[in-house]
Amino acid sequence: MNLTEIATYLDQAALKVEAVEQVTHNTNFSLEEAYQIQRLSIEQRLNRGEEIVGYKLGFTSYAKMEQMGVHDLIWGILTNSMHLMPADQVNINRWIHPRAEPEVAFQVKKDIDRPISIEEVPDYIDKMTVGLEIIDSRYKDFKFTLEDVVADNCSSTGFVLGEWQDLQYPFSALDINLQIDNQIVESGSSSAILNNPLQSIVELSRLASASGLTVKSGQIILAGAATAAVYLKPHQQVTAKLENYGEVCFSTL
Ligand code: OOG
Ligand code: MG
Repeated sequence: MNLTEIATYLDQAALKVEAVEQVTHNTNFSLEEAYQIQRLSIEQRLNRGEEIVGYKLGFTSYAKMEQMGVHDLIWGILTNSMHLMPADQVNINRWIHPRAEPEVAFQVKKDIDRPISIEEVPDYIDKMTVGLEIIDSRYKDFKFTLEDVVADNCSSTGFVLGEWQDLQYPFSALDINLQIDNQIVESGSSSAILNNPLQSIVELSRLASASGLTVKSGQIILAGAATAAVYLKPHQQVTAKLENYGEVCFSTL
């Protein structure tokens, strides 16, 4: 398969809700090519009328790296069709084997068009909230290499955001957890995300500008899960809670 064929293979797997063989089982490609495949598959979504609304980082916490066996930071693209509303009831048959994870989310105030330092972040970001990300690897058994998961747009499929709030110090050492039917199933600290979730914006600014991309005002950034992800089942209420920033939930059908 060439890069466009791989992009179509992964896009179709998502559309048909069918798990597929890892691409790297049959085709070798570099990390740079994996990001090209990611762009090509996003282009197919844009051709169907979707719009880019932000970016996500992955494997920014040790808990996630250990769970998935991938130890490098990755980034992917979020589109409007992935944006679910709080309290939405979602039939999980639209996904292959969805998992949920608690996230810290940011909203961009001013275009980020160059690598920025952590001290500069407050000039570019003005809002923060708690998020829930739903990830759904297109690969069988949710197993992949670094190149596979990047090509698959970092397992992105859905996200829900709490109410935006002004940035308040501190950002680190805030308790964060994931609850299913009001039971805490995963808990951690915002410091688990690169020691400080603001660092994820620094990393994104570096990666985006190296790719010639501007992260635009109004766009959303998911900093990466602070805890491992949990498989979803039908008829669950799924909640993420972040100290000082409230909570957000959705339900499965
Ligand atoms: C890849 C996506 C990782 C995160 O927050 O670390 C991610 C995966 O785990 O399938 O979204
Ligand atoms: Mg995530």
